[in-house]
Amino acid sequence: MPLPVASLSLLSELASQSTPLDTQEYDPIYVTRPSLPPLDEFMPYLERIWERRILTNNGPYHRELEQQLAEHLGVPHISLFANGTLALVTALQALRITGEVITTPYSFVATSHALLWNGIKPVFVDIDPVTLNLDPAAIEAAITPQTTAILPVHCYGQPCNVAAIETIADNYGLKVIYDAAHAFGVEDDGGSIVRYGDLSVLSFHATKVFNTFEGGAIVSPDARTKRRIDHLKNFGFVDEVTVVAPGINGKMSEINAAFGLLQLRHLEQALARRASISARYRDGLRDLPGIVPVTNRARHCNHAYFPILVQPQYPLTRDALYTALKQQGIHARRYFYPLISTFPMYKALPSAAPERLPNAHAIAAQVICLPLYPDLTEHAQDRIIAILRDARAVCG
Ligand code: T4K
Repeated sequence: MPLPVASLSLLSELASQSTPLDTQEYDPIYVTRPSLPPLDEFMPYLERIWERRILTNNGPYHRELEQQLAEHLGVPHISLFANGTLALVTALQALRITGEVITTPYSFVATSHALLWNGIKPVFVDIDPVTLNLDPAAIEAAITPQTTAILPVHCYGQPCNVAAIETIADNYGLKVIYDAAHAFGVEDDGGSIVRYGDLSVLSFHATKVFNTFEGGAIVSPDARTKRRIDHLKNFGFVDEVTVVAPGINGKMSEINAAFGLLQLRHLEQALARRASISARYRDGLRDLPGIVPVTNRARHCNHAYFPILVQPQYPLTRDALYTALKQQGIHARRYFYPLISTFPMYKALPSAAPERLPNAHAIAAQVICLPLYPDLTEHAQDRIIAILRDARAVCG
């Protein structure tokens, strides 16, 4: 498909400028902007909270959101959390994971930090260069007698090779906890991908496709596991006088839960906008040498991110392009650079050695996530596409 007409005209307008664009005034464009429904739709929820004075501790909105999310995702049980990181930490506690856990260096730091918070040793293995998720063959090669679990990430909402991971876990008696922070709304032929694994963990952070300001959740397969998780997120309390585990305070408040209920009503619209922006990027960047949009192979994608790889044929390096965009007020992000395995608390691990993670290093050196969110205007998107298409001329 040809470049949209709007992009072409903007491109020629930009390329004909005698001065670089950074002299012009534009509002900054961030990698994401949270979706917010009209404020007046939220007021009735707040009024109910004021009337009831139940602010937290498994209140009515909390219970209602758990029920609606379980229905929406087609999963048996879900436990809400104050954020995705606490949910990850608690998921590992809930399954009593110890020893070594195999995970990806190509993620947000919260994934491996959750292991350290549990006194677990992360073992990094390389990613598949196409899916950008854990390479199943590399997982199998890294298993030792100390390995107890696998912590894969559906990075950018791209489903992991769940079948291969399940086979490995079954063969070696390992647990699987999916970090599904990016995967709300992602489906394969059988439904939501959060149904895989022993547990799946979601984030509802402001930057996510479905947000509750801050928030998160654990999807569990049975009522017993959900009960344990619910105890763990509430200090271990079972009742007023019984504490069964050294739990934490991971509870979601009524305000966040109420906001989630409202967000669910607007979700389909937001996902449709994301899909159309994503398609527009693909059209606009088609046949641009050295710019390779990452393909998401999910049957139903959530278009949470728009990662591109900047390859050597492109006239600018990845970092030069990142800087050039920034100079034009476009705050794209290099998710996930630097790799987790390069941070001080991880880099001495044998599994963090760069030569063991060639694909992760190569991708982290090439990636840029372009702005993608429901309110991104076509004009802003055209400007981004135009800068990418003519980086040299436009950026001076
Ligand atoms: N696992 C994975 C794989 C994850 O990606 C994450 C979180 C987690 C676990 C942990 O889940 P949570 O505990 O967060 O629920 C952001 C998010 O803070 C983080 O939630 C997310 N992953 C990560 C990928 O991205 P930063 O440091 O890039 O955030 P920040 O503040 O720079 O925000 C990015 C842009 O978004 C800003 O430039 C502007 C815009 N923004 C941000 C916020 C917070 C807004 O417009 N409004 C806002 O309120 O980490």
